[in-house]
Amino acid sequence: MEREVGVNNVKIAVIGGGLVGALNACFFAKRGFQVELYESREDIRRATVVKGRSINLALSHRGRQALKAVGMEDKIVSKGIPMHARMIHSPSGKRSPIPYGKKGQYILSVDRANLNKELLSAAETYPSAKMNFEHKLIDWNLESGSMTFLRKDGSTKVTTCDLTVGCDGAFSAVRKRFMRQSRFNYSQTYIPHGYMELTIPPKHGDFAMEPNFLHIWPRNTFMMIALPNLDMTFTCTLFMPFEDFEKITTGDEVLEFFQRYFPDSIPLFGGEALKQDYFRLPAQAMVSVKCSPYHIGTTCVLMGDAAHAVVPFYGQGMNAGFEDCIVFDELLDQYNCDFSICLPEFTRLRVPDDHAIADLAMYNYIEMRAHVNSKWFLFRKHLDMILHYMMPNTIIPLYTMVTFTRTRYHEIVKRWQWQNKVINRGLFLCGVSLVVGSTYLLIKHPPCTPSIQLDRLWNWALSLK
Ligand code: FAD
Ligand code: EGU
Repeated sequence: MEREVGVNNVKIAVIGGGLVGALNACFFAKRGFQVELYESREDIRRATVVKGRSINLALSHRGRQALKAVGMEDKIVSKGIPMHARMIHSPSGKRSPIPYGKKGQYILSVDRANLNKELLSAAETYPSAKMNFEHKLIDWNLESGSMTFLRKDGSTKVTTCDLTVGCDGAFSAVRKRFMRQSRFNYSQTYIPHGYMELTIPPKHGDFAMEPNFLHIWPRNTFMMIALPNLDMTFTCTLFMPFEDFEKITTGDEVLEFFQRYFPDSIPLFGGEALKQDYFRLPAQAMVSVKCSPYHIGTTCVLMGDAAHAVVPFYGQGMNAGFEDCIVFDELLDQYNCDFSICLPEFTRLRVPDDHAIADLAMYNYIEMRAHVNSKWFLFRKHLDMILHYMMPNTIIPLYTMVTFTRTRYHEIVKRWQWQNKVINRGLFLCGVSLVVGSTYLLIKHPPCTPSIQLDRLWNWALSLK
């Protein structure tokens, strides 16, 4: 009889201690694997200045399910701020709330740094997990399996493992090794927009705007979004083409710009503070990355942004990365931790879904910048709600399926296309019945001398001027 190999002498190296890497360390350590996590930066729990991407994030159902699986949901949710609705700010300063759904359907604004810290600390509670900070992966020999890390003092560390999990973000060093592999597909697209984060301070010791909302200023090519923080500030993210960012070079131009497009926000920022904040950091780029497969052989797999960086216009990047971790965990259960089956299965299941959310996010980016101003945004969301109300089992808004369910992303796209067909048919039928009905009425009850009446109508219309 063959002896089963226990998981506790299988060594997994997690590359990257960001959100997805830290969560994965929890998942693997919980099963009893020997986990070595390698992160190029210093321990974020000790860092004095935390630099990096967005300050807060929208956490929704998929991300919460993953946190729940490692027993972290309550801890993170308790420090999140529920957002039950969007608040649309029109250019005139009018604010209109649009709920995300029923009472229990809300998303959470969570602090990225805190989430990262909590996940690292949770991983460290397992005796079989070891965290290595200031270890940057610089070389990886696939044949021998040896990985080389560069330490802060310039020294290097060489090590091997049974499975390498690349969670090292959009510019993944692990993925670089995949690029030399035959039949590996890769594409990346930078969008013309950049983003900049600005802070709205508290007002009289309280939130300066309604806290339990995702605030949105939709202005076609320009867009601003604000999420609340526990310290009663809001982090605003301004999205704008790089060329427009470059046009603004002085403090006065900053104020002019905000006066023109986001006038209601100036008193919230404070004019002087805004001028300073704007020049604190240059605008950051956004990239969309797609690749396949996500694994090589039985020894390496990519997850999170390393496998699929998406533009942030669905608030799903982290949520999708967290869902990668659940899917892999489910496969380990299903196939008894046999990497030779789990890895190809992970690629087979996950590539279509991650590519679908990348497409949806890009589609929404194009749609928003093309013609989404505040009126259109309100109109579309109300139309969605009305259609859903009339046919609750047939028409479900796209964002609802994405945000509040674990329906596979690629199935959501299919279902959405089907729904659009139903809506278009419905509209077509309404149009046809209107024409047929009115023609019938006109024939049955012909109005007397319609031409004269039309003439009068015309003259009346002209006289209005
Ligand atoms: P990262 O968070 O990038 O972590 C990668 C880690 O790997 C880093 O710590 C890095 O230091 C480390 N690393 C890199 N190279 C090496 C190396 N060679 N060796 C060792 N370590 C290495 N998602 C949401 O779900 N909701 C949102 O509301 C949301 N808003 C967003 C807003 C903006 C403006 C942006 C840009 C993104 C947003 N996202 C959002 C997406 C989210 O930020 C990412 O999907 C998420 O951070 C991915 O996590 P990750 O762990 O895969 O990668
Ligand atoms: C962008 C940057 C509103 C955080 C997409 C909605 C986002 C977030 C939306 C960022 C929008 C856009 C949805 C959520 C969320 C909306 C969503 C986008 C969080 C379709 C910190 N988007 N985001 N859609 O419906 O499904 O409210 O930086 F403006 S949460 Cl672009 Cl639900």
